[in-house]
Amino acid sequence: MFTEQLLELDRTSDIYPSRGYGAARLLERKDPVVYASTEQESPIDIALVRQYRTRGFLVLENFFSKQEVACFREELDRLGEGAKLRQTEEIITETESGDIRSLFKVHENNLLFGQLARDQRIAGLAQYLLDDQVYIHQSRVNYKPGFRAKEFYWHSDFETWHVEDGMPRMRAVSISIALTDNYACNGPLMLVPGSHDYFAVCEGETPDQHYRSSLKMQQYGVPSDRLLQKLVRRGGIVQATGKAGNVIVFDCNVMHGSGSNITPYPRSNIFFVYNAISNRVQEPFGNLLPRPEYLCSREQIKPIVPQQFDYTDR
Ligand code: 6CS
Ligand code: FE
Repeated sequence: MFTEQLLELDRTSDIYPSRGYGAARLLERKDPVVYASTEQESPIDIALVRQYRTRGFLVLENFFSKQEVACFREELDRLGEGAKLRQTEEIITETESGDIRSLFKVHENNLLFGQLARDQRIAGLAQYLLDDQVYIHQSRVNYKPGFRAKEFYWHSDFETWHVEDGMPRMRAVSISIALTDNYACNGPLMLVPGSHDYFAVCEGETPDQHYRSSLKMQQYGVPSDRLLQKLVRRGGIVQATGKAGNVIVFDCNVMHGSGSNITPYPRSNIFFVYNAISNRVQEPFGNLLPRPEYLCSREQIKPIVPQQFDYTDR
């Protein structure tokens, strides 16, 4: 079922050049979106797979039960309280308020979320879409707390992961679980349908240790206004609103972002980034020093064995 073909890339011919490779422009995607063949049995309705291929993302409603979400939410709150008491590199705070903005590497630092990352329902879906064994490239909780949470500006995750982490090809998928209700008013994920079919070349030179600022406010590896307008003119903008327990599946290269949150309603989602084992990261294509392990798994890359877990029996 899985073929191990490590990509031997000639680094001088980067097929997805960005930042310092000329003007902002759109390049055609050179990778499949859905790697599974049509003969392979899909773990979700095939019409949804087609929608994912065409739009670059899916919203799967009521994917986790209310009881499971209650367990995840309790763990989220417990982690958040603990994070307030310590300063470790995985904790990213909001610049102005000091509130917790993101918590990275939860798949390794937390037992419950480590199991969730391996849950057959989502890890199995990632294996299908990528048609390979998968590992977690990155995991995070974006808390987007109420009242004063800042935006995540428009970007393609793959552009960052290619330039700053050395991810060779577009063979990764993010699966985000809503841990609180995502309303139109509290900074839901916004996605541009069809934008995943184009690689938006970004301008500007990446500063050293860019992640120290980009995780709070991203200014490099963001599309020009003109390119963003072009993509939105083609595909529009969809807000991935919905109840806690919904799952948003989005291709590594879909253009997305989220607005600020000044409401009293936190918009807390957990994200697992599944990368195909044959697409494991190499040296960053932006000729930068590799980012730390909490942002990009590099040292212990091992395939996930999807399992079933009962989260409510604790
Ligand atoms: O730099 C990164 O890897 C992170 N930045 C954003 C805005 N989305 C993906 C990822 O969490
Ligand atoms: Fe992102």
